[in-house]
Amino acid sequence: VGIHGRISSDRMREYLQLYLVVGSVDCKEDPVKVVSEALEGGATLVQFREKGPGSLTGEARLELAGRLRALCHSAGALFIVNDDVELALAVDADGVHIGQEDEAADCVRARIGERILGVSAITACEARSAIHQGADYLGIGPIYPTSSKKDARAVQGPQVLKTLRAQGIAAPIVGIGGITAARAAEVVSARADGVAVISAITQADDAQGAAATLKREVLRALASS
Ligand code: TZP
Ligand code: MG
Repeated sequence: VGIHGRISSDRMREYLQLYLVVGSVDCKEDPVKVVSEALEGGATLVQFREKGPGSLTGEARLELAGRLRALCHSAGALFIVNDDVELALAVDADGVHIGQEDEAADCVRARIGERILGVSAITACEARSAIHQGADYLGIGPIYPTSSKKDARAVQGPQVLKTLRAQGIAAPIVGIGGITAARAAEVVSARADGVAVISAITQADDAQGAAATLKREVLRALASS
């Protein structure tokens, strides 16, 4: 990605199928192990979200980002950095993900060139504005209650996805927030292109198995939609 221009929506949708959001504080064990198992299980994209109390800074943060990027690329997955353009550029990540409260999407787009830009949104107004400012995909949520994000917005339910589609939002969408294997098909049936998870993989005893089960549910729902 990157040297051939902006990613196409079709390719973006494929990479959104199983999207792992991860930082060292989310993991019960070595984040390198968690990510490598998730990739073995079929994760298609990894977002490095190193934030909150106890998170790595400086050289350790840079080093972990570089290792995760290498793992993703060996597995044919994308590597995206949450809300840190400098880090994304320093490790030559595939892109950046930002929320509504972060730097404006058009400013980030200008700084990252043709790399992937993801933006969190809930309303059609936020979604349209993000796409207009250069977003390649939207993260929509929390779909269900989550304990992984302290400042999460109100729970939306899968209905928000259908509503956005009905309002004409055709961009690649990943649902996020409280998604488990048991709920993944419902999210995709509501017209997300894939699911993003933290705890369903990082808190699993078997991260590879958890990722494989999620991926199977997503593919099953995509095939029947
Ligand atoms: N953004 C909206 S909900 C959320 C983020 C980062 C946390 C998702 O974590 P989990 O454990 O999959 O609910
Ligand atoms: Mg943010």
